[in-house]
Amino acid sequence: MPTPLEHWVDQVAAHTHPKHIQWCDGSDTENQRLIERMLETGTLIELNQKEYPACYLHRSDPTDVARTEHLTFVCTVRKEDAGPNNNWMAPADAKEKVGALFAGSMKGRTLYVVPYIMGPVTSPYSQIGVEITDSPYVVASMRIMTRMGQAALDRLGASDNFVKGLHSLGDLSPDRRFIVHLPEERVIWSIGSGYGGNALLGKKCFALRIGSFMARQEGWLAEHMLILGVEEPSGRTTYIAAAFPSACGKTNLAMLVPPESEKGYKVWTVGEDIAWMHTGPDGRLWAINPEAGFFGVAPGTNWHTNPNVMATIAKNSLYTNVALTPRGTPYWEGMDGGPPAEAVDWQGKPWTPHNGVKAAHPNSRFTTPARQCPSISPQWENPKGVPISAILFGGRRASLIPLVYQSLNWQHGVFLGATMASETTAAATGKVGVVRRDPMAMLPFCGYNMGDYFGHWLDMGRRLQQAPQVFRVNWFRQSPEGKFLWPGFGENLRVLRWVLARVHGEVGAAETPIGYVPHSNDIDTSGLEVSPAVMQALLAVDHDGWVEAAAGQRKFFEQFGEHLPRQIWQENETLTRRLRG
Ligand code: SAT
Ligand code: MN
Repeated sequence: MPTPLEHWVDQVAAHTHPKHIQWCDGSDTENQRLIERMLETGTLIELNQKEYPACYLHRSDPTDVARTEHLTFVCTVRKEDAGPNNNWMAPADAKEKVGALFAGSMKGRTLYVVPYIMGPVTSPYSQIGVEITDSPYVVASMRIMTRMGQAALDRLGASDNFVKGLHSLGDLSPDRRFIVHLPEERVIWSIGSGYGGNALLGKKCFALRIGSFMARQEGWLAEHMLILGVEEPSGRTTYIAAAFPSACGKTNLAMLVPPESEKGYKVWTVGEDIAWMHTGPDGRLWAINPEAGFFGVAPGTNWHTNPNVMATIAKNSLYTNVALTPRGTPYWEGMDGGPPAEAVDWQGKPWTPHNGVKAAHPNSRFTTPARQCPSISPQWENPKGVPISAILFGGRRASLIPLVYQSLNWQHGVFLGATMASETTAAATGKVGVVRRDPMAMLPFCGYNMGDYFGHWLDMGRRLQQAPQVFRVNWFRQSPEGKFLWPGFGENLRVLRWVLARVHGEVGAAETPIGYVPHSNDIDTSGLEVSPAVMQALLAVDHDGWVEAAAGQRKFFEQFGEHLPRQIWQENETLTRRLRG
């Protein structure tokens, strides 16, 4: 009797017609062979092995460099279950339309069977997925990003309890590109893209879209959040989860290095993109990082902004769409030491600093093992996870949103997450820098109706005896002249210290119509060039701006109709009333 997995592989092979089938065990030998083959075919370019051992460059198709949200679908049986936040097709239509593109799509190629675990190998909160792909780059990336290979097969056995992800590069044409999810069947089909979030199906497709759907059914949370621990000089460590949209600094915050002035503090990294959170036996919220690697944005990364990740990516890493120096080392805008005199840009064309174009694509990336990170938490593979005391919601906002403020309670905290908005970035195709609503940083990743999602968040609060405190943060507030008011990066620890003090009941706050805002001298600015006037601007509650925001929020919430919990609507009405009163 074939196992459910073998049966599915046979079915897919009969449809896609690969030349070979290779079951991946995740071993070094297998990886070596795969890399050699990719070097031969030009899929990978070897980097300077002295400076960057076991590091390679990959150039993706120039039309395939970011997530394509308009080609991403959630295919629930009923349209309203996908909600206004998702593109929708009926499952039968999706299977017909996208299935046709898979017919014979692997001709002449190898079909790789990639079994993987999301989460620590022995954690009860971990889940198994299998990705079938015809891209060796995807295989090598999945080996970094997940616990891939034999461990997953061993845990799966003959069970059918795994998420089925089918991926083919197809012909890479954006006209024949689809990323479809069937959450009710726990199935993902992705064709026509070899790029990160479209092709590494364990990440956004499983861990967030299918994951959030499963989490609602089963009573947990799958969120677009980093997880970090702050150790104070006393030795006390407090864990924080934080949701920010793609390319808004999750990786940098998760690996924060305390500045000189903050002696005795230490930030431990548990995760930098995704958190799966369950109610523990003690009634607290416990988080695991389902991933095993980081898929981070390269431009802007340097030894000042994120020394921990710079150390992490020095070996065993894949670089995608960065530039290449004559020395065979990677280069991107914002790297230490400034631009080289000449280089080859992300498309393989000769480049000099005078070209007037970017050497690296703005969404160029590194793929690197988490275990290599100097700040990785000793708890990062704890099967129980870590207990979360605070949740931060943040985004890029030039105006309105204060540096930090706290919700009045869990329900109000859910409202703060639900009203998040952020300026768009290069992580998805489309215009950059326009403010869009992005509740909980999950707009592109929530696998069901977001109205129901807000309801699920409210339910979780009822389940928790000790719910985390909820905060909003904004490192990106600007002066009218367009200058950032807050230095950001390592100095964000000063804001985290206020968060910890609130969590542990050690500092007061001013109650305002939007929530608890710090008294301006409760955030330590010693040694910073942040004047009291600037601090006041950072914490100011812009009354007229909030009246306008509340009206915009009402409009946004209206589209969820019956699916919007009445409590969320009421929170917005209460905000409006408080602003008037
Ligand atoms: O390409 S990914 O979706 O993995 C990166 C991101 O957009 O967060
Ligand atoms: Mn992300």
